[in-house]
Amino acid sequence: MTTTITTLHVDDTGPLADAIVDTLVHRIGKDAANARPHDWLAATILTVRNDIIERWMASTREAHAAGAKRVYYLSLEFLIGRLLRDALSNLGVMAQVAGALQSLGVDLTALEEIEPDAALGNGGLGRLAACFMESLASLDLPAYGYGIRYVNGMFRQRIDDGWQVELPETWLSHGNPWEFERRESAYFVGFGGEVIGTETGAVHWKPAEAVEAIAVDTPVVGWRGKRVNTLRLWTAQAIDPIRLDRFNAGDYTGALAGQLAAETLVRVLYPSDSSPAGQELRLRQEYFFSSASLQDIVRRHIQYFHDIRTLPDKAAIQLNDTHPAVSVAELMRLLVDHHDLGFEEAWEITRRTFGYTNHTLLPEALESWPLHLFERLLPRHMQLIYAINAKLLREARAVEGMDDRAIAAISLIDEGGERRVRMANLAFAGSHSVNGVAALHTELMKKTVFADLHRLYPTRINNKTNGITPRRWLQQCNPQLTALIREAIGPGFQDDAEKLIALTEFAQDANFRERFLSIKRSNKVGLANYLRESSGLRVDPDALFDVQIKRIHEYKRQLLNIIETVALYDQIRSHPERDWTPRVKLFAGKAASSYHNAKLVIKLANDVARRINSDPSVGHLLKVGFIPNYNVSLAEKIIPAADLSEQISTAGMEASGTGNMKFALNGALTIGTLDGANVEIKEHVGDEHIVIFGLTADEVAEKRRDGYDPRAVIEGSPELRQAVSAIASGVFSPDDPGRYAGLMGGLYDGDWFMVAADFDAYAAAQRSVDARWQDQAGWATSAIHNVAKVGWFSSDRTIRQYAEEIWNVM
Ligand code: 26V
Repeated sequence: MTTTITTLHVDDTGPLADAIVDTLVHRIGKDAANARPHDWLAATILTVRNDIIERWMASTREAHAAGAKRVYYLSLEFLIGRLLRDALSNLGVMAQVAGALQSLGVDLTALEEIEPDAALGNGGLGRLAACFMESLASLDLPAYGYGIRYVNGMFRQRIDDGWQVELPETWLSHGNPWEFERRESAYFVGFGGEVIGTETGAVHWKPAEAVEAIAVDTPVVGWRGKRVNTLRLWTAQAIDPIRLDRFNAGDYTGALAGQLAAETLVRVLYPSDSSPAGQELRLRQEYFFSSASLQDIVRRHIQYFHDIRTLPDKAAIQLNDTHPAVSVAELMRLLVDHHDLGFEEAWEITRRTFGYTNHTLLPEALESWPLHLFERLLPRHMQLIYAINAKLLREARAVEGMDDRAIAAISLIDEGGERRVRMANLAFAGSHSVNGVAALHTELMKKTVFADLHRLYPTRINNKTNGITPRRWLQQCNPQLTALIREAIGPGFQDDAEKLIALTEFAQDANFRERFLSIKRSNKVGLANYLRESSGLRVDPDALFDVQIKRIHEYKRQLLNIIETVALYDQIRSHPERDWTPRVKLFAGKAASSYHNAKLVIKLANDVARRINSDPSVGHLLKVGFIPNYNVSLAEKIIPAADLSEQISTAGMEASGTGNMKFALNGALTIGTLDGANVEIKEHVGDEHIVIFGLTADEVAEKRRDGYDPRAVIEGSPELRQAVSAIASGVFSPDDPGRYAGLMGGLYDGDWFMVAADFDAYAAAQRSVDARWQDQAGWATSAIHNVAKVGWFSSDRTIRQYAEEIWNVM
């Protein structure tokens, strides 16, 4: 029985309710009386899926018939979150499905809340990939995402006595009704072994080991269900699931070793972000998914177009950071060794096919692999990289004024110390386009890490400022605000976020402002209830909700925020008579398990929260909360309830940020530095509707170059000195007074992230926020300007730019 939900009327959900019960009985094997919530969830998804599958197959047929060029987005991370609401909302069937379930006594919202959050990513880079997949489908572009189906994605974070504890997240424990295993799409991926020359002069790689990569597909539904694309994630299987010879000889472990090795490949997402992994397993993961994806892309191309030489006309492959950069060498191997092309022709095809996006300038996040490891695991690829390097360095030497230092910087091999393969240089050399993710970041790429490669290929670096999907980050997470906007300016913004600009005129409309503020308050009540139920924290929904949620990293400067919180606490206690603006300071985020200082910052936030929240002398004026287990679903609850968005990274260090865009779209004001996309957000919303403070990227660079004396800065700022010494002396950690001595010592000793240098400016900016808050009408005006003017930060705009300027598919 197939019910076409999308043609169903809202008032006649009987057939849909019947279809869900039918699925429950025949697919799940439960009757309505005995079904548990997870059974209803699976039955609902499987029923909706029928509609999606029809559209999915139609999308594939259409692209094939048109002979269309396809976009391939290769990413080791896809932070897609929950999918049910996304699918229902994009198909336009929320009301129908809610009604059908209601007639069965089931609450759709409750089902949505038990869907696991697919967390196959760390942070910004992974969430961007998910927003891009949704926009590609919404813009009706034929595209595939390629990645790994991790059995354990991002860890679950528990806070025990203020400390982060990492637990495995078992997102697949109830099965995954969204996915389709494609046993017919399977490829061998080899490792190790040797390269053999044949008498024809051709070479042949004979790997010592191999695993089988098997495709698992998830449909990606675009806005209004226009197109359904495929997210293809690879799982691994041993070629011999059991070695019977060993088993019969009594070696039961050895008999299963191959399967264990395969399972290990796809077991975990590396849970660090911008810090070196350096493990062989990470390189194996990168090659595993790159090889399977490239084999799949080449197979599809040959099947449809029969000629490998037309690959760049029919396939655009985007490398999401350097994690898939080994793909450059893999495509060369497939072209030269399997399709018998000459090196020069293969290189031309490779470069025309790939584009590379850089997402960070942090030196510790630039991937490089010890040459001996690379050579042992991928001997044929190492040969090809030497050949590519020879050509690259020949071209470099032909340029006027390239000295030995520049040549060494361009080389694919880092010769300083232990020889290493530089993945960013490989990705740069192997691509026709190299882009940064915000205007400032792109300019810094040209001046810093890629300065010499930029001189060699001056037209290759370009900017594509990040974006977010307004479907998930406005319509789905903030339905009340969406309804208000629709009432004010009509539904056009739902198809084109830049039409939000029409809201500008309502910023001065007293009645609209009232309604806007009352929706914000309602979202804050929702979050306050969540905080009370999940952690017992009680907050006043009329206080200013000041929010910093993101990965915990020193450059993002949660510490600056916490120290300022301590300074404010001190001020309120010293001057209780002043007209303080009541604030709720909220933090959330995960720290890499090996990142000592980041974990200590989490503990500090919790220690400070405990002390302040239990001090009756500040009462309702200041509350602090650290919300555990930050993920996509939690962001969807927090962002619509925020008044103030903290985007306070050391200038020059945050490539773009995307949380900044999500907050502005939901009517929070930004307090931030001139870093990443904050610069462009300021240009769009206008100087008077954003609070900017602190050193610029140029000033940070200058201070680092010329030397900077944080001790003098700390001694010169009474508020900062007081707060730092309180933390350092154990005021917030009486059980272990020395706990933060080292962390605070780091401020005196170099202060790489310029916390002290920016402190006074930040504190002054916060007091200006207090003053603004006193004028609620003025605050609402600014908040509305933010919503109205950030439509440009839709990932639809970003993807359109990639499509036109890099992929040539529009
Ligand atoms: C690096 C590594 C190194 C090896 C271990 C695992 C691992 C995982 C991720 C990374 C790179 C992370 C880079 C990243 O997430 N960049 C963020 O990208 C966002 C989307 O462009 C951007 O908004 C953020 O500013 C940027 O930090």
